Order: sequence, then C-alpha cells, then structure tokens
Amino acid sequence: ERLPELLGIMPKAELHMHIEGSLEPELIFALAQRNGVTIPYASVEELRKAYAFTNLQSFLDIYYAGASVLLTEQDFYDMAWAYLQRAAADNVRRAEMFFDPQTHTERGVSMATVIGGLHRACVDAKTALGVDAALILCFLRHLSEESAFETLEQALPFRDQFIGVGLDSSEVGHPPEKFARVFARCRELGLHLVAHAGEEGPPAYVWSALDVLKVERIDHGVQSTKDPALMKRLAADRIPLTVCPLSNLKLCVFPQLSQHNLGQLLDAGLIATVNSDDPAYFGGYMNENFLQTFAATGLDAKQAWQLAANSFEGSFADVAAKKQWR
Ligand code: ES4
Ligand code: ZN
Repeated sequence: ERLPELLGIMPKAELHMHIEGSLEPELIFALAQRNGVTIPYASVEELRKAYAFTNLQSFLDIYYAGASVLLTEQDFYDMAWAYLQRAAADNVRRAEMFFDPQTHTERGVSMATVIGGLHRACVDAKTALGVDAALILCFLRHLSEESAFETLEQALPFRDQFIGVGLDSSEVGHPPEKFARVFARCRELGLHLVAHAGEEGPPAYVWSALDVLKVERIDHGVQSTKDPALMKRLAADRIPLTVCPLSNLKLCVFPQLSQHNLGQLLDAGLIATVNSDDPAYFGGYMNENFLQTFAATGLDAKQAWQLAANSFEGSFADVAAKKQWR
C-alpha cells in the first residue's frame, strides 16, 4: 500500500499549530532545570501520564502549566527550532505558527523576548531547513478585550515579525463579538485575521468570526457541518478550515477518529486542511495526523493531494512562493 508513503512525502503547509503546544515533556523538564523553575510533576513519565484530556479546558490547564518554564529569548528559540526541525522531517514547506504572548507577558516575560526568540528560529528555518515559517499572534479569549488591546500595543514595535492575529483558548462563553474592536484595529493595520471557532462552540461562533471579526480562515470549524447554510457560505467564499484531527480526538470533540467529519467537509467543497494543533500534547505531528486520519476514515490519494493543495492555497505565503509549491 503506497498511500502512507504518499502522505509522508507530499509537500505540505501547516496552518494551525500553537508553538507552546510543541513543547515536549523532555524539553519542559530541561528548561525547568535550566531556569530553576519548579513544575508540579516529578518526571517526564508522570507529566506525560497527565495528558488524558476530557475537553478543551482540561487540556488548557496543563498547556499553560507547561509554558511556565519559558523565560529567556533562547528558550523561545529552542522551542520553535525543535518544532521546525520536526516539521521539516514531515515535508512541511510552510509553517504558520501561533503564539500566545499573554501567557508569557502576564508572568513578566517581555514581548521582545517572546517574539525575538521565535522570529530568530523562523529566519534560521528558511536557510537551514528550507522551511518558510511565519508567526501569528493569538489573543487569549478568556481574557478581556482591554488585555488584547494592551497586547497588540506591546507587539506593534515588532509589527514586521508577525503576519497576523488569531483568537484561541476557552471558546464556549467567549464569542468572537467580545473582540470585534481589536480585530477591526488589526484589520486597519493590514494584519491577516484568523480565529478558532466551531471547535467546541456552536456554528453561530463561526458566523460571527466571519461577519463580525472578518477573518480570512476559521481554525477548526468542524461544528459547521451542523448548519447547512454555513457550509454553503464557507464553500462560496472559499474560507479555509484548519482542521486538527488528532486534537479533536484527544479533546473528545469526536468519540473516535473514524467518526471525524473531514471527508464530509471535503465532499462539500470546503478548503479543509490537516494540522497538528498542539503536537506534543495530542500524540502526533503533521504526518501522524495524516496517517491516522486516512487509516481511520478511508480517505484516498486524490483527497490527500487535495488536502496538500488546500494547505498551500489557504496559506498566507506570498504569491511567488505559492507558485513554486504548485
Ligand atoms: C488550543 Cl486545541 C486549542 N483550542 C483553543 N485554544 C488553544 N490553545 C492551544 N491549543
Ligand atoms: Zn488550535
């Protein structure tokens, strides 16, 4: 069977991954030791055993604890460099990486430290790995709009080191409307706009991400199949959905991978893509997401090529780079 080989070797773009979610337990312990930070787990094994999630919030609690070991510019570089090497091994040619500055600035780490380390890894990835990497700043939706505005203000001196903004963290109870004004400001600044919507939240959150925030892509969006009118809108406007199958499985969005609706999204003509979300926590990087999803759902080689093409079409890479990947 040659499908697994195809999934591995085909060039692809990753459009939905949180760089803090690429911190492997080994690196968490190494950075904790290097920085003299204590974490409430005795060993790598004990930490990994805590990765049994029941929903998004149960994951976020552990994810924010893991990120607390990041203090220096070199820490952010090392984290991003480890991910970019791993992505290159999976034939990822373009990586758009989310980062959560509020997780760090609220602990007293400066925006310069966070963006400086991540951006330096992106620059090195291009020359050393041939991976075109870019950063997307995410606002934490469980925090206030005021905090998001303050974060944007702190990031503007580094405007040329990130390409857009997104919205992540606890979805239910924090609808897109809460961030209407800050997204309007980001739009004026010429930043690309994306938002998590329809991961656990209802189709109404996908509608408001599109109509109120005016996002160009929807992160997850798998709840959209519950609303036929929304499916038509996403297809008509060619709005990419950055789907994360292993994440959805680990956070119990779908009870089994065989029940995942990726095939349904593709059949409806949507620009669906496959992504790893938080690969260190959800059991796999890009190729593992493709391999397990195809094995469980019976998607075929034609759909594999479609997903790869969708990932480049949906990316924010410049037109010249997209041509080179076609
Ligand atoms: C996230 Cl899976 C997921 N959903 C929402 N926010 C997140 N931050 C990191 N991973
Ligand atoms: Zn995500």
